[in-house]
Amino acid sequence: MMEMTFRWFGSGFDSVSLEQIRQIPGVKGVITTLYDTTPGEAWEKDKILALKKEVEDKDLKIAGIESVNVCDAIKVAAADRDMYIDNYIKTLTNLGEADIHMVCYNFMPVFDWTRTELARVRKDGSTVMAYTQEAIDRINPDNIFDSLKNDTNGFILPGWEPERMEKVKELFEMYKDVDENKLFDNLVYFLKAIMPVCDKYDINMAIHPDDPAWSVYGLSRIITNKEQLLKMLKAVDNPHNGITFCTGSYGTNLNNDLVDTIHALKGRIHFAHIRNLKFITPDNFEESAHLSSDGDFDMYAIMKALYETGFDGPMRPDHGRMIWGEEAMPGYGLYDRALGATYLQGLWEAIDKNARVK
Ligand code: CS2
Ligand code: MN
Repeated sequence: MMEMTFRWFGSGFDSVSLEQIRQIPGVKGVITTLYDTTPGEAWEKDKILALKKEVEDKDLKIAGIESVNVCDAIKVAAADRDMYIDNYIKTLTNLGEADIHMVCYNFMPVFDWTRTELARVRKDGSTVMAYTQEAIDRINPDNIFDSLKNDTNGFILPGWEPERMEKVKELFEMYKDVDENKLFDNLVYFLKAIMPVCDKYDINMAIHPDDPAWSVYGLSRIITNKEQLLKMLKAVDNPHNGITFCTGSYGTNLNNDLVDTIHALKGRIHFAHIRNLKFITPDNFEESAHLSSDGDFDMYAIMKALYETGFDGPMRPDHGRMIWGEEAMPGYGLYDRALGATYLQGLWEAIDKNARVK
């Protein structure tokens, strides 16, 4: 059974509270993280258990972790990568012992997701995150963080921590020789090393796609389309090696057929991020409301493909618009994501009932 969840960054980091999440119809679980850990560090069991208790005290459960970030040493295969992989294994062990069974991560060099505007104003007065290739080509990568920082509403965006952005030049230097083949080999090496602990604790690893699904600033991107995903699943052919199906990331490339990709990945999608995009041109898009008619994706067809392939993991509404005067982390306000969560469950209910009458 698909489980509708909500991302929560933790108290102190999120403007949304567990009490509020608890009141969204149908949402019983959160996707959370230890937001103040640094990639590469082993997560302490006590901290995991404290987080778990905090969530459970509010009558919710932890449906998975987003993210346990993979540090750069592992991504570039630095001399000390095995030590960091050991730390990752320790983290997975501690999560497994805390009865947590889904972990989302990504393998993007330097930047996590990339948008060029965090608050594009739409006609109805809502603001949304947006991307234009023209802006990327104009902004020097060293300055992209500065160009966005006034629009974050004071929140730290996942993957865009100021300390990290301060060393963006160094990061580019680190990845200079990491072409797509090397990055892929480094991912496979990492996955092979962690599969035994995933098998032991039944932990589903769910790689998040590169967003946008093409190379920015010449950085290698390997998780971008169906072919790449199938190659990755085959390279480590273990059911615990799976996918976060993020519609808003694969969907940035209009050549990606989302429905067809879901069918091709049957059984290996462990986590779903569902959002819609509105394209102004193929390389200028904005993150619209979840409703099909507000963007360019057929949300019904996407949900139906997940239903038909037996998807039974956690799903969450992904980035939402900023509406009703809310001030929150861009993409992560309460209101529009809550609307998304109910809308998506409405689609699911209709698909499910329809499938039963036949
Ligand atoms: C998320 C990603 O906010 C987002 O766009 O989908 O930051 C995601 O959490 C990471 O890439 C997963 O490691
Ligand atoms: Mn996503």
